[in-house]
Amino acid sequence: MTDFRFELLAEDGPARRGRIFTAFGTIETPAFMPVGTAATVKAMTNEMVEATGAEIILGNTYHLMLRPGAERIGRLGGLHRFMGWQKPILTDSGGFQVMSLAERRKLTERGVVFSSHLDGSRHELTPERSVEIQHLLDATVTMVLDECIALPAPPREVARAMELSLRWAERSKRAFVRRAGYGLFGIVQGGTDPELRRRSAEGLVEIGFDGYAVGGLAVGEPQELMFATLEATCPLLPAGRPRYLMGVGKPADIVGAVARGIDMFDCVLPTRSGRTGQAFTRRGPVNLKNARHADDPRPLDETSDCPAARDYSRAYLHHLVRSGEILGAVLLTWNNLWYYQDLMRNLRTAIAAGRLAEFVARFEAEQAMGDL
Ligand code: PRF
Repeated sequence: MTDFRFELLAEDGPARRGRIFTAFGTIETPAFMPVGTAATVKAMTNEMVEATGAEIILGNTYHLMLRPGAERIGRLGGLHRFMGWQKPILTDSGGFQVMSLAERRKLTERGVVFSSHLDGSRHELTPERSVEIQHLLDATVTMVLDECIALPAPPREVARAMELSLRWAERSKRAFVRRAGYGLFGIVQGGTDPELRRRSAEGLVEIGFDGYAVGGLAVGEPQELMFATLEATCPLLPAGRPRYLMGVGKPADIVGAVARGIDMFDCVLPTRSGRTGQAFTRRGPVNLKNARHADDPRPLDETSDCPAARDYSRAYLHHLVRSGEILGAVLLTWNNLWYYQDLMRNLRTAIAAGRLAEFVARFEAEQAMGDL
């Protein structure tokens, strides 16, 4: 049976090209994980997600515990069997999703009590229960329960949330049942304060995890502060473990974070924006709702291998989006996930060749040129 492990294949400055081995197969890094919150990558079949090259998807403890229920998915053989996705699945712990409930939650040392956004019913998430749920889901990668706060926040609040997250990380580790090919990731918190980030990272490394996430970023701070925080945090994490930047981001955020040593990403942007008419392309985002596309016979990108980008005219995509047709959401989501996976493939190739700086310069120039 495969051990859960990370192999560092090449480095280019702080950037890393690697491979994660799991019980459900390998993941080439840097990797982007499409978000499948409710046991579905919205608007996609598994075959479509696989065709983009995605090797791991993300699921959410919070949503699945409420509907259809963690015990039910457990009885049905876990999330892989339930949704028919056989490759790795990483599940988020629920802390971040609960945070956005604001008035509907109460946080204590023990955990967080909240009322469901679906029917108001009361539930509790503790570090132990979050890990138990992720075991019922049969998550390939389990995330510790943490507290992520919105920025800017008073320094004392940022420190309190970071220390609580560290104690919860320790409890999560104790609750985690180790199995070959499965992993548990810690989550670094501490806002944009390098000293708090250092305490968090060192505390987590002492507990010991299979990978380390950087949480608490992309929560309202400017991009340069996020990059500065990554520059302060990444060197504190063990080189032999994968690093995951949670909830990021725009293509330029991903490129900048890879250049600073991040290996894994997830974000709703390609899927969510695909459902509202936005297409990602080599030349930057395109809004298909815009009337300028109504008579345009050209595809989104004739050089792409993605059928959605190559085989349909902008006029047709514009019509689908304007008409609220389901196929509009399907094709734009597919285009966007494919674009993100192309970006990750290109980053991996560039790092392996020691040409990341050249790649970044070309990426920035192309994006700045605007639509084709
Ligand atoms: N913690 C968890 N999930 C997250 C985050 C976090 O800080 C973020 C922050 N961008 C996104 N998703 N558990």
